[in-house]
Amino acid sequence: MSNELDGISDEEGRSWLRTMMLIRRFEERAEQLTTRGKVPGGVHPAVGQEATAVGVASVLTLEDTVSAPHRGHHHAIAKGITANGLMAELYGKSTGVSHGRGGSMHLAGFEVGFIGSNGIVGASVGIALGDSFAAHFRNQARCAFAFFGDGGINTGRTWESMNLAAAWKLPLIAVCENNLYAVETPTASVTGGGSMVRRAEGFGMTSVSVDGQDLLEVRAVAAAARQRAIDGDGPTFIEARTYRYSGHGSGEAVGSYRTPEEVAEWRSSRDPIERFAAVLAQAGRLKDGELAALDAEVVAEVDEAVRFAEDSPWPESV
Ligand SMILES: Cc1ncc(C[n+]2csc(CCOP(=O)(O)OP(=O)(O)O)c2C)c(N)n1
Ligand SMILES: [Mg+2]
Repeated sequence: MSNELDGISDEEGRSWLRTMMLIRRFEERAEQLTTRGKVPGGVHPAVGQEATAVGVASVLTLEDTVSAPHRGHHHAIAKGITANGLMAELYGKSTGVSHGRGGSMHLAGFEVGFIGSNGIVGASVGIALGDSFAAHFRNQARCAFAFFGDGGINTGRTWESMNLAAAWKLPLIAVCENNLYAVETPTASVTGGGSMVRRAEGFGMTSVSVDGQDLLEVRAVAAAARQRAIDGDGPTFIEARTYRYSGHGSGEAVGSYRTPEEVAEWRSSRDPIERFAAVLAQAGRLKDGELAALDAEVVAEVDEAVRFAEDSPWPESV
């Protein structure tokens, strides 16, 4: 294992690992809280998909922006939304990032470049397209990343957005988190042409498929895409192959559309947190006991977020 970590400081590596661990613990807790009635409306947990968000965010500046789909807690945390602000939003409290009015699918934090999540499949690409146009029009050296699911790959607005970004060479990077399913539909069964990367190439985008469970691989393609965007060389499409361990929404049973064996296989052999922790450990950058210490830290952070949300006031009624 050569120089995978070349140019990456101990501090950076640990902080990316910690952020992935925080997302995992946050999502596990959020799912429990929905089934206990504390969080109304449910959530779409991103457990298993942590490396896509953190790998991308690891190359972004504060000025670069991220828009996200319905499954967007991991993008929000990776871009700098706090566990307190996110948990309070899930509770519907006034201290939430959207003042308790948005809930799980309508998060925003403009001060950290998180320009919003939303529940309309495929819409995040259109939102990022608008911001990439703003960056281009104002001559700003920054770019806009849109995350969306494989369900969004078969919606018209996604491709309308990519077409314009390619035609106008806008600094848009569209990241499709291909977790194989849109609710219960295997995406392969409803996607013509076989390859979403080839489809994006047809629109004139630089296109690449990446192992979304490998933080360093995601980071490398995101860095190259960002550089192209900043250099005026136009948009990039990234397919990040990933997997959600949970059901589509909180409280959902495994379902008949996939097998428990399939879930177990992704968890046991491709887990993004375990893989990155192993890379750090093999390079001598994570000592015995440090992983457990980090876990205790992030669990405490989530505990505090729950306390904060519980103690926060409701929004004023309108
Ligand atoms: C335009 C639109 N059509 C349908 C829905 C209902 N819906 C919500 S999530 C979802 C599936 C999304 O799958 P995918 O894009 O793969 O994201 P994932 O849930 O796998 O992260 C659907 C069809 C919606 N929210 N918006
Ligand atoms: Mg999907």
